[in-house]
Amino acid sequence: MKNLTKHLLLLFVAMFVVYSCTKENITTDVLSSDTEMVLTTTDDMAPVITFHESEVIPNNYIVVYKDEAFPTIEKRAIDKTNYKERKLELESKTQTLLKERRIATKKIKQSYVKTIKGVALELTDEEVELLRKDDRVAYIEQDQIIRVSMGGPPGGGGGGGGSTGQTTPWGITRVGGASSGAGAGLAWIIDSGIDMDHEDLNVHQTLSQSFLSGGGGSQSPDDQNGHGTHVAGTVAAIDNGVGVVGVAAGATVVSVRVLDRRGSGSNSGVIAGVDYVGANASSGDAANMSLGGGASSALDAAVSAASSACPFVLAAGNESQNANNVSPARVNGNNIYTVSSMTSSDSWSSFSNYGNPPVDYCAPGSSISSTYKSGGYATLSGTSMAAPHVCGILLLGNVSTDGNVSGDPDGNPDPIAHK
Ligand SMILES: [Ca+2]
Ligand SMILES: [Ca+2]
Ligand SMILES: [Ca+2]
Repeated sequence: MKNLTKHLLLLFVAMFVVYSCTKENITTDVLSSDTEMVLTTTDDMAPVITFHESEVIPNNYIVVYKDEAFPTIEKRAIDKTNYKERKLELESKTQTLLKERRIATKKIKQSYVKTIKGVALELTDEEVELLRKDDRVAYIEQDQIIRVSMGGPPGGGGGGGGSTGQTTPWGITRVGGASSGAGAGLAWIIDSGIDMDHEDLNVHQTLSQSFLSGGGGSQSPDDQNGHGTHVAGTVAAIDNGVGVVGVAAGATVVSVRVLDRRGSGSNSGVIAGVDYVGANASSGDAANMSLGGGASSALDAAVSAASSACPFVLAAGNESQNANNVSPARVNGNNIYTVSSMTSSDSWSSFSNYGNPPVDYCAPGSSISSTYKSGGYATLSGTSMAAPHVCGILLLGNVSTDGNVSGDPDGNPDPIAHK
């Protein structure tokens, strides 16, 4: 019996390697769609969720507590006024728990209190086993790499600058044109940051924050990659006669920086950003996540819970695969919008992920011009670019539709989002 299991496991690993190599040859910049989730459960101990090692951040874990653990930290009673306090309380209670389990004091890399109750830590295999025995622990998940949902490298006028009048990108026109975002709620851009002093964006200077793991909150929310600034511009670039214009023109955008200069980050950092939005957003706001990685129970749970604070818009991902393989794209809910991508002729973007559910709408994502890092402008493609069109629409009101995309590979053509 033991031998059979071993053989099956080896076969599985071999199949996996072949699959991932093939994929590597076809596309670059793919998300971690190949990650396989392995759930280990024995007796009544908390399960450990592990993934293929290529996407795992070694020895880093997200420890998720049961909702009823630490009853003085009540998720529903947490808001922007006590959020920091409750985080510190959970961190301190975690150190006590570690001590009780005979684990040395740890640097707590992240803590979550509003959406899920949990912490991100570096742990040895032995320490994971010790923690599993604690009945306050719901599950322990390996931390994984997560990336921007972009189709390819920037093209077109990356330089920008020389204010020669304002252009309306085709995608803005296709979803119903730019409207004034004055008086609209905040757009929370969970991404690589936002160019904090871009001429064409109103960026909230005090709410913007970095959650890059290891940053200790001291890192700048400024965009070192360009991706987050591009997403922000599609949502809300200002109608000011220069650059571009967004769907909810001039609405205030908040940088929730979770991806680094290469456009990658960790699930533990992304969840920290989601938790922050969950505690600080109001009902008129909208959040955008143009990023994705392999299946993650912890990230899915955080996004699901945060969507009770404001609508969450999720990029479907760019691996031409079923979006059900991607977190957070695969999360469904009344206030959660997963978005696929199309070209300017209402045709499917070849890179876009598909599948209903989780995909709710299709939006412009091929050759989208918007703002970029360092005061620039750039043209990019990806479901990353499609999602913020829907985010802008949600700042203005409800999402309507205008026709369906052609060439949807799942045979169920997604409705095209319109304001
Ligand atoms: Ca402008
Ligand atoms: Ca959905
Ligand atoms: Ca579809």
